[in-house]
Amino acid sequence: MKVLDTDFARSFIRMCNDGWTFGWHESNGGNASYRLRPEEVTEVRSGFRTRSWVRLDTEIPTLAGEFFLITSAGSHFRNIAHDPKRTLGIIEVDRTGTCWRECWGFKDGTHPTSELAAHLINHEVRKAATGGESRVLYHCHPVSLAAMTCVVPHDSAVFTRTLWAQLAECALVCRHGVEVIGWEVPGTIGLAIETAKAMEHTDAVIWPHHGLFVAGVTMDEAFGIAHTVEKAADIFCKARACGMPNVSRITDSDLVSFSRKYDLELARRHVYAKPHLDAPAPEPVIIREPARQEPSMLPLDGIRTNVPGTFRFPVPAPEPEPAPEPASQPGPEPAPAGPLFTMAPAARPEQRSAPDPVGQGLAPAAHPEQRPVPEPAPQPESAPQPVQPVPQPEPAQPVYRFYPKPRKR
Ligand code: 2HA
Ligand code: ZN
Repeated sequence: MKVLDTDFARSFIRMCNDGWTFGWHESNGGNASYRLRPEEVTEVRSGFRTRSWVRLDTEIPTLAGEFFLITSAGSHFRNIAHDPKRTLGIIEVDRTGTCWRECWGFKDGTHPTSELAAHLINHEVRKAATGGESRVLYHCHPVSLAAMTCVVPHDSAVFTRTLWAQLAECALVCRHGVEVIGWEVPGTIGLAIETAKAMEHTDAVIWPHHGLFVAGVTMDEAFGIAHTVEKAADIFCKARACGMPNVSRITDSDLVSFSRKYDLELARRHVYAKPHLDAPAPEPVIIREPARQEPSMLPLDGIRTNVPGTFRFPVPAPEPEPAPEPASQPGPEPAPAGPLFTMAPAARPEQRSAPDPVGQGLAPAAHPEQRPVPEPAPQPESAPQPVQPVPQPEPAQPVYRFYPKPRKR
């Protein structure tokens, strides 16, 4: 059978292409590998053309004799589905676990990924950690996770707890939590070794300011972990970017009940070791508003708001009411002429004959030379009294809204 007709190759190509469509593989970013099952090697072996052995910088005795489908160095994930024979290849590890050679793909002189050492060492670790089950390693550059590494301390417990607090699925899918390693130069043996130490505990390792390295038994599992971790990171970033303080999250007790139902492995390091990063919820402030009315029922001059600063278009003042009959019963207060909170338009200097009565109006002050000196004009007897604010009628059905207190600066 041809390599590209096998289920494992199709599934691998789909995983790579999905990562590309998700935006996780800019330029030649990312790499992936799959450890073939013996029966899959048998299926495709007749099409192999072997090249010379290359010495490894390390030893991987538990992978002796194994075959790996792996991305080529410099390959762009956007091209993998279109040109798999150049962007992918199969390598074989020798019987001593100290050398490897190419045996399929790598067309036009391409070679395995620059992270080959990280892949091989970590296949060893994950194979041991899962009793031989783990077969897939996938490395991508998802943007929200990289953004999180700019603002969340590089502490595995804090990172895990923060991710789990965003999205229920994250604790289910990334059930061992994430390990965050220190900064390492891409493509180095140091990065491979630090990742391998972390992969002894988990299947998801974060490379700060770089990306995510995940392991799985299947492509679905590996890609699913990456997708879920990135989604939780995306929620974290979006919730903070919207500017509102955090008022809700998955709490420790939520996680405990979650773990009882799904048998999650929460206990070891992550849940109680460190707090997550969410700030405590602010005290809610209750603002009472009048009951909502159908717009068609709303009288023109009845539009009011009790939210300071909300602009409403001025509405015409009502016709003056005739003076009430002395003997009549006091009627309801007339509706105030205009909205309670409007921005008074600034008078033009030449129109202004007197300074702002309280000296602190919103209109810009006229130039002193243009401004006539005010004479305190005697108030005529019949001068209209200053308009008193009319109390708002009690709402029939109060509506409550929660506004957070402004943050102290
Ligand atoms: O360019 O992602 O980590 C490939 C990489 C290196
Ligand atoms: Zn990378």
